[in-house]
Amino acid sequence: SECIEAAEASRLDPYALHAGEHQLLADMLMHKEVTVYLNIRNAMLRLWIQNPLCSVTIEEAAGCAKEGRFFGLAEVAYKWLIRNGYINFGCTEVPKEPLAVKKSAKQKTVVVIGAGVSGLTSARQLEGLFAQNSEHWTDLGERPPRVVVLEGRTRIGGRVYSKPLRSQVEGSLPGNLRNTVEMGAMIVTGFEHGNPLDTIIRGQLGLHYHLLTDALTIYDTDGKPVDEETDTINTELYTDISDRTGEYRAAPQQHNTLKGDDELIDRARDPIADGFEGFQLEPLFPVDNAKHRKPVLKRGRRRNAPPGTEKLTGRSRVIEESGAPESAARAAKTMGWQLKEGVAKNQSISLHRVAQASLHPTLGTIMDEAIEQYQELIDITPRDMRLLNWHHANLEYANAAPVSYLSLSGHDQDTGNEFEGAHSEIVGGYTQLPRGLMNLPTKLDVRFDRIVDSIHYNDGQDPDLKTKIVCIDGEVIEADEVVMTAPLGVLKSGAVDFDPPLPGWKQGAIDRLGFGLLNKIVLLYDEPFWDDSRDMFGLLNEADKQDSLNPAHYAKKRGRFYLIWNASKISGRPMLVALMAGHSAYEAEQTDTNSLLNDINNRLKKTFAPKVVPAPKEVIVTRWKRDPFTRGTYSYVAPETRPGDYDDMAEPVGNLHFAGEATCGTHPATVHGAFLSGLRVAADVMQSLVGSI
Ligand code: 2PF
Repeated sequence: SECIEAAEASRLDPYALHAGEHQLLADMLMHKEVTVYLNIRNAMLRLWIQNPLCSVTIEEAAGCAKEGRFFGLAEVAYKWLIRNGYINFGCTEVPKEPLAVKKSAKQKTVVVIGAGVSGLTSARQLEGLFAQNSEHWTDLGERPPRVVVLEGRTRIGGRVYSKPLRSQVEGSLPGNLRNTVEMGAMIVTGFEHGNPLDTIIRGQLGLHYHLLTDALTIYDTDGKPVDEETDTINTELYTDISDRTGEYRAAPQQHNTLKGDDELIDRARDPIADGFEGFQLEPLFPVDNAKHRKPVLKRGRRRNAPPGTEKLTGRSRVIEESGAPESAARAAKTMGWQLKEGVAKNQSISLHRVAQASLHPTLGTIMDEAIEQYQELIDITPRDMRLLNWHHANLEYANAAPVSYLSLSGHDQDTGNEFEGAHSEIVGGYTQLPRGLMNLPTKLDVRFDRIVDSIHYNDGQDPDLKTKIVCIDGEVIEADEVVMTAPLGVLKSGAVDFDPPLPGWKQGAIDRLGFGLLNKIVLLYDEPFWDDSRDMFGLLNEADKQDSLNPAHYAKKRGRFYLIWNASKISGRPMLVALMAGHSAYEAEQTDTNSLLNDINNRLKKTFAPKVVPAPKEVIVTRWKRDPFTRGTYSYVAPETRPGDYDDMAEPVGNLHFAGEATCGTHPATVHGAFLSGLRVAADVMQSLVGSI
């Protein structure tokens, strides 16, 4: 039903309480009422998802209960959904009461540091929550708090940055959109199935978007396309190796919460009233505040992502439980590889020795070991090596780190949370999202050029202590609550001083998590010389040393221009965006634009010969590591990272709250993760200011 779909699209289990709901309701509800509650909550989500241009009102919320005696339940559901950003979020007017106190009345201040997606989302969400809870402050004779956003740069968006081209062509895009380059994030993953940004991008802002297709030709170093069969057997071999490393994954945490009656919920029916037993249910598990945001695991209803989708994001797939793995030789044979002479079908590979050789084994070491052991079983040619390393490069792009920097047990700790379906890009630039968040429904108070130098926060020892935020030009801003969204790279660098120093558990998480790098070179032309109907193509790279069968000899160069996006659909101009991933991302920081340009030109000429590859009109190279406002691109799970580190990143220290991509363990390294962290931190600030629902 539509209610079920709405719950799933909201990342909630339609048939079970979220851990937060469980904490709130478990000792209030009788068993059958769980089903009633879930029906009410799912119906409310349906109202919201169907039209996110209108907020759900309390009257509509009450209408989701089928009987008057359940209005109380409806009220709880309504408040919980609002507080946690499941309904009435984003760029839409929220129900608000007229101000009942004088304009001169006292007012608290929340300062948000950073106007990236997490900062703008938290500010927008706080404005909405304050308006919807204004009676709390009216009772105190105060005005609802004001929200001030301090941004170090002179622009919004942070790592979402659509930079206008120098050369503009009017009318090349719908409306008055400018021709831009995506310097940072470009892809909205799983756009049509559960990505919360869909609500804002399509539902509220009505932005134009381009759905990506995953057709991908990979060109070898001689400029010739790799034939489909070779591509496929290498993709399968890589997937097999990746699956074998899955054995070393840390077990995901699981929460049990109260469940409703599936069958009734499917039909949006409440249980028959008689027979409601009067017993109270004890909480099923002691809810640990720190951990209560873990999503309820999805039931087995995933629609499968289109094959090959992971090539777009480089993310690894969900590992199927399939009992004992096949022997490597048998698996290879099934894929279509020829076994070497004398190799028996039951011969396999064993990764245990290498996995156990180090305290913090890396994904790269183990995968390269697997490749070497496979070399004993099958004939892997230099071209196969280039292809396998292409997949490494793709993983290095997704994680913004060389595979040898990634934790074996935790690198894909967010697996299973990805959204299904096609990915998309925003026509005219992703920056329209942060711009919408800043301007609609009313303009947020964003102050530019405010580089925060130190934060003197209140860790709770002295309740009267005033919190001060000091900018590098000496400006001081006082606050009651602070939301820090500076990227993990900035936190690691120590550029912002915390007084008192952050406690060990927080600093430890900052130190242990990885913050990686990805760079791009953007080329603008007058005419496309590539297949403009395709969204991307790939390039293989040579080994950097003589022995081309040694996996270690590909690490340095494999990420160089390994994937090239055709960005003409979103920029409105013939444009290629080449990625520099893994070690190549770091190399790009040290290499001047001309030699990078020279390199890519040679590759393009070889690939597109006999066509003429002209000199580009405009060339832009990103160098995210040098940027003092980020010092890299996004977080990854490093070998020393511990399972709880992302959650500790999200924990407040007194009145100092944290948001940002690296505080979202379920969707790290993404724009939607930053967005979700903004919603989460707004609920945390509300908890500090007003308490529980
Ligand atoms: C201020 C700063 O100035 C900032 O304004 C602010 O603080 C902090 O804001 C992927 F990775 P912020 C991609 F497609 O914006 C995946 F894992 O930096 C992908 F499918 C994946 F699965 C995919 N600041 C201040 N102010 C004041 N004082 C002071 N001292 C100070 N310091 C700093 O942080 P944020 O947490 O709010 O937002 C982060 C998100 O934007 C990033 O996570 C996101 O951009 C990452 N990212 C991608 N995400 C994504 O969803 N799709 C993408 O396409 C993807 N792409 C990304 C990126 C980031 C490419 C680049 C180059 C991923 C693939 C890639 O195309 C940089 C970068």
